[in-house]
Amino acid sequence: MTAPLDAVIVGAGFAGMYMLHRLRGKGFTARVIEAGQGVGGTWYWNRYPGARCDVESVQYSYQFSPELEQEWEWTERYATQPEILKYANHVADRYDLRRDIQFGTRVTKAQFVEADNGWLVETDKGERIAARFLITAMGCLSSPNTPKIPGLAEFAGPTYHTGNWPHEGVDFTGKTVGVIGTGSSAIQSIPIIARQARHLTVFQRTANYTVPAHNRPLDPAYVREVKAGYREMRRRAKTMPAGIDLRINNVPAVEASEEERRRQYQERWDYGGLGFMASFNDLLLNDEANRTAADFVREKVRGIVKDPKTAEILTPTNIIGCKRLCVDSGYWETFNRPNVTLVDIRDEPIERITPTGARAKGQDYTFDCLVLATGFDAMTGALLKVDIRGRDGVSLRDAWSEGPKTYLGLTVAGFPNFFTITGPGSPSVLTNMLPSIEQHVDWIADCLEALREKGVAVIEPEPEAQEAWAVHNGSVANITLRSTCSSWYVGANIPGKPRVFMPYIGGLPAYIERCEAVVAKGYEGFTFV
Ligand code: NA7
Repeated sequence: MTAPLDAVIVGAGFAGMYMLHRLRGKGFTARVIEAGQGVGGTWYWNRYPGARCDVESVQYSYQFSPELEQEWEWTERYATQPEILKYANHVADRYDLRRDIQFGTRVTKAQFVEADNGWLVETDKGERIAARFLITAMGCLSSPNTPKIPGLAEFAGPTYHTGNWPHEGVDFTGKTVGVIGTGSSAIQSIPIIARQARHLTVFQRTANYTVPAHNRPLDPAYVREVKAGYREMRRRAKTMPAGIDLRINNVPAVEASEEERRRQYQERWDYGGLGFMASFNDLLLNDEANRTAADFVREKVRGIVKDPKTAEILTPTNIIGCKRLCVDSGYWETFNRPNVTLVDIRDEPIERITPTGARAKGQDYTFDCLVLATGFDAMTGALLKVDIRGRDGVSLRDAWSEGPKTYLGLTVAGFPNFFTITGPGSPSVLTNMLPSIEQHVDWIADCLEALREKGVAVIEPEPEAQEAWAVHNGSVANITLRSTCSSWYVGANIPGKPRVFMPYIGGLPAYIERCEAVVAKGYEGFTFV
């Protein structure tokens, strides 16, 4: 074994790459371990047709370097997966990151060794790497969920998961295709698969809300304007709950007239994107307010989808924005195509996958290829795949058996010198991931520097501080309607997963303020050795 590193970073997505860059800048030694053969994380794995970010490209980008901001050119309002991956590769080249990234390697185990005040990390290549700090940068949606549908292994044709798509792409021309799932990945890919395939059968368990993207090439004059005003835009974004610079209409829907509500919703529908949920400030706080927005979208489905029976199945019935709102390009219109069939499996799950297709509600559907757009074991899935053991050999899996508990979404009691970038208990998936990642990375890098200056070997959150943070998380989650439905935010998509609202819903500004206050009070809630 070689001399201990300062840090092992797990994952080379946007979080791991920036963590490496920051640690290097402060003179720490670090190695990134990455399962894929390249950088990009989410954007390395999710190569399904139509994959795009639903945050506008000029905002879904790093802000730590004004030079990087100025030299990179986004070409579309919502960047495609290939363009975002190109950006990740550009960053890796620009900052010469690859020499400290070990690709094609999975971390299998990590144990805190008390005698060394550090971690011993094991990989699937049989290596043992010692490091003072273990930093996970594994992404929140990186452990694909393959549901246990009987017969899945017997399907004779190829099966693809949207979250682990073949690098060479898939050509569905002339094929018949079955898609299971109607979440964001399905909503992005279905219109494109339908245009290629001879026939597409979509199996829908829950009808989803989606708003148009109105994606378009970016006008060079607009890009120049953004580049000239980047600092101000980033500053404004940090004052917004989701870390996205958008127009929030700070009045309650319940106090607006019917006419004003329609005007707001229609204007935002025509503009496109996630800003629809900012039409009013009570949409996720008040059932009645929520219903006004939900009804507006339900009316749209019925207007777009010509067959009334299909429209009825596609009409969402739950709370809008409770599951993450989707952003689409021609999703509902796709169901007007003669080569698309929608199968409603709301009341009865798919009975089984057969060698030639699927059997649902007593009927057989045949297809050549199967696409699982069935989402992820979100927020904790990737972390718990690694056998992480803290003090006294206690595993993270056992520590989180009743749901994840962290201090600030960054650290875990009983797991010294361990940091989770965008971990459960942080705003993460409820925000623009890039500014959230940067805030976490900067906090961790500054913390490591402070420990070095103080001559501290070990940092660990106090159990009481962690408990208080968990209670605070739960109480803010309970104020909103978001905690009320069976979404991946609460782990409901994974059978047996404890039901806990995992991301911090108090908003990015309040969260940043709290993180800064903790530091200002000498790392309040932490113990040092
Ligand atoms: P999602 O949003 O979790 O969607 C998964 C979809 O798969 C959803 O429609 C699920 O229905 C469906 N699903 C899952 N398991 C089954 C089974 N067993 N049978 C039928 N249908 C099933 O994942 P995505 O990849 O689309 O998007 C994840 C995030 O990425 C998204 O929120 C954005 O932030 C980007 P359900 O709704 O659970 O009834």
